[in-house]
Amino acid sequence: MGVQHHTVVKFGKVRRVAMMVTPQCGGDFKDEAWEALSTLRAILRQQGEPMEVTMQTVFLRSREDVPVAELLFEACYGEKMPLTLFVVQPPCAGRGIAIEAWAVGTTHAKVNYHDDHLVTVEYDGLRWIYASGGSLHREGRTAYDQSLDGFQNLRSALNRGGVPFEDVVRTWLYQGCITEEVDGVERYRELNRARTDFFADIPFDKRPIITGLNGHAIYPASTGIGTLCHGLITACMALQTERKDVFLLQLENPLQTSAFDYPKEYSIKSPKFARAMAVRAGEDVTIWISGTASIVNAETVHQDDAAQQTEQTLTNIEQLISGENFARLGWKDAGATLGDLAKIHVYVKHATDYEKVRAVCERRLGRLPAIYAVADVCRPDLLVEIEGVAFSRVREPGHFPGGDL
Ligand code: 3EB
Repeated sequence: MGVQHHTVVKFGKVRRVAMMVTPQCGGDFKDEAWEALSTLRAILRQQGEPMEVTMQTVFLRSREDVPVAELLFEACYGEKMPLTLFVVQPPCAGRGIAIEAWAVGTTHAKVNYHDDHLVTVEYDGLRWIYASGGSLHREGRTAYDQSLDGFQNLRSALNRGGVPFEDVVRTWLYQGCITEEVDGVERYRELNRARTDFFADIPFDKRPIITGLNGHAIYPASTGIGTLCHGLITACMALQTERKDVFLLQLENPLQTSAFDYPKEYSIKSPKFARAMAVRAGEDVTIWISGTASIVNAETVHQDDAAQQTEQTLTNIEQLISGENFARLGWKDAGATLGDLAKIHVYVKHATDYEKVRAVCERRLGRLPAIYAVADVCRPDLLVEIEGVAFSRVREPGHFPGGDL
């Protein structure tokens, strides 16, 4: 049985399970992959109701294992293949594979597997949409063109489900050779230029249920990170609802310059993403925390010190999700602490920093479902990036942002 860590969250009658699985036994890649998949199944069987996996990210040590993994996973899931990203980022625990997956109980929720790039989940008047823009290869495409392709593919997948791009609340961007310069320009900067151009026409701020920092632009939360594959993987999550007690809040961090306001030295066109997106449905608040790094204002701090960078990153997250920050942005009855994190994903630039980074995370967070993987962060001096999801409840049920109902 693999090392399994999972968190169960109940939204009314609906059960959601966040799972982080790493195989325990070494061996060849197929053995490890089967063990990880069996472990996922075992967790789901413990839930006492039928469960289906909606989205999963599979972290692989080697590019060569991607085709094998694709076949194995398709054989395992059959018609119910979740939205799946195969990302080449070697798991720090030394195995060839690690899986991060979300499942939902189907007694009270309906999952639709539209196609390989689109899965939707419906319950309680909420419709969550998971879409992917596929895994693009680099041949013949500039970083700018490839990034545009990625976003356009995402839009096509969403549109097949009747979802406009402005309903996106979170994106994941895994870019190969992210800090490599081509013709004097870093690939990540070109991704930012393409994202800026693509987002220019998207009316994120026209959604009546979303608010943010007064007078600021609205963008999805995001993770932008490297991968050992040459190319780009894009994915996103969108939310649709007719409910009158569902609201979205874009969180920005008082400790950090908003990414979309970074000065030009970091990127000609700034990175258009939110520090986090909070979703409030009735009393439940879910916070999707963007990839967060050791940046204060707009500058990298603690160069060359992975432990201190981890401390700063967690402090940034703590402030971001705090009650004071929610109050500053208009939600006076919401907020979370590091103890409310349901899972984290830690990207470490140098495998040799793993123990140091993990020690800081475990000291400040306790034991929670986590995956550590090796990846380049989008600035050469950043050694760690952490994303996560936190769950909390509002303090005053019945009170809504913008007035009582
Ligand atoms: C930062 O704070 C670190 O380009 O979508 C974090 C999360 C980062 C998302 C993105 C980049 C992105 O600037 C890098």
